Amino acid sequence: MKRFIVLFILTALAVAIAAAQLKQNLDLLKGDAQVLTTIIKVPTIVCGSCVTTVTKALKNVDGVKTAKVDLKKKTATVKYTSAKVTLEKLENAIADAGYDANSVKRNPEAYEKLDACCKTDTKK
Ligand SMILES: [Cu+2]
Repeated sequence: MKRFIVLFILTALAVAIAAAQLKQNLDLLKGDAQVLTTIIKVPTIVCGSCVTTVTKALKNVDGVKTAKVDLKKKTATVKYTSAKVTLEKLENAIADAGYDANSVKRNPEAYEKLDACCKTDTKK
């Protein structure tokens, strides 16, 4: 009976170790998709509505974890998984929402659809 218990414990231990290794491998696989942070300049945002629009546009990009838009600094801080997202994709998402992003110019059609308070051209 003692032998059985020892055998049982050893088996349980072996299973636990195998499971731990499997988990580690899975974590490594996920590790390929590193989480990166980038700060994008969004110089044309002017109000809270702009912040909401840009934040939404970024969060809609598959692979984006968090997006924080700072109205004062006029930046968007984005955390994303490198396997799915590129900086270009993020910039284009902002541009397609009607705002400049780094050196990428806004999509003029999207800009036309923005609320009046968000249109920087009319204020100049
Ligand atoms: Cu606005």
